[in-house]
Amino acid sequence: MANLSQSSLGDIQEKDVEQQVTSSHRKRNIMIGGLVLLVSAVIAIAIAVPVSLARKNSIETNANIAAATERVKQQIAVTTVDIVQQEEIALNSASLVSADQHSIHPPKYAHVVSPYSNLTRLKIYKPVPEARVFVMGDIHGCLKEMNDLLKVIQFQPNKDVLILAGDLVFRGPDSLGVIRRANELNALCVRGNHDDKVVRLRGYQNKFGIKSMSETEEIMPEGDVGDPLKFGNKHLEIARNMNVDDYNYLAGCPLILDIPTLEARVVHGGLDPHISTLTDNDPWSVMNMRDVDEEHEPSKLKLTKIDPDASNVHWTTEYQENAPNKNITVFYGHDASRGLQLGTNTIGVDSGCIYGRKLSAINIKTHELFQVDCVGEQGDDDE
Ligand SMILES: [Mn+2]
Repeated sequence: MANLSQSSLGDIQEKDVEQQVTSSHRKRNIMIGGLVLLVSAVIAIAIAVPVSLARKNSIETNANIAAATERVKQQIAVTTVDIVQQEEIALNSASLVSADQHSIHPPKYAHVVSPYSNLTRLKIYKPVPEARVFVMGDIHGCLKEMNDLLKVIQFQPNKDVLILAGDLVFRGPDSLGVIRRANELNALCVRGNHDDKVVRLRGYQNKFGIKSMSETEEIMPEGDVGDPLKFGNKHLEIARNMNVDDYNYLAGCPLILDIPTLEARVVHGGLDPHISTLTDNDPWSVMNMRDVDEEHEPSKLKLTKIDPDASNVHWTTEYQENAPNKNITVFYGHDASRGLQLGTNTIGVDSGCIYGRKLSAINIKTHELFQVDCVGEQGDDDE
């Protein structure tokens, strides 16, 4: 667990081995800063050690001094290699996933996590007691409505905290604008299924180059993921147009945001109540689930839509019955067709802005609801 940032609004901890070596600029800077300090210190020793050795013992030979210097050089080389390897791991999440499998105990229905997903499974946020904390539903590139809603709640970036329930991007008019606005406001976020596709496409491009992605109908090789992607799918344009800050922001949205002091948790799709360790949750399911079937396995489909006799239930029904801690409220998005859902310990905040309905925000502490009207675009609610 690494304490990543502290601000006047509270602090965030990341609780995921995968993330300890991932791509935050700040972390990289700290690491590079540390390396510079370390190398400086070692060079200082390289100078000081031979000098002091010579002073202490006047019969110290040049050979001894040379040997001491050589040892110090080797130390520098070893230190440098360590840092470089860490940086390489940070750029290659394939190594991360395999390296961390031992610490995660996925459910039997779990899908392969894409080696290009650069995913943080869990962040823990502790807001200062006086901060107002809002969860906002799926924005899908609707920057105007996002700004309208911020005005309605009289959002003050230095005092208030904004949490986005995922799917910041795709379908709407200004996906990059939403990422940049969120970043500017230091908004917290969780990863939605569409954010994930954008991040994976860009992760692949970062590793193999833009030319590797020109064959539009070819499936991107990621293993047995829950939602295979064609290179030329509709998320590619957003993935290509992101700058480094956009990518770092979007990729930094964790799968689960836990806020223990407010007894609240935020995810995009839902949570399996039978999994007691949050980081064991199947990422694809957390981002995509709407229903749970008779085997208690999450599904992105509302199964009764296909088969009226299907014995599935809304994931929240199962969660409300089986939640390990009934005092914790799970805020989620992703289910525009069900719309705003005010359950006892599950609150759905996707009220279908992209489909021309409303964009919603809820104050986590008071459960006050704020909404604005949306222009919207055509599309299928279930994607
Ligand atoms: Mn979604």
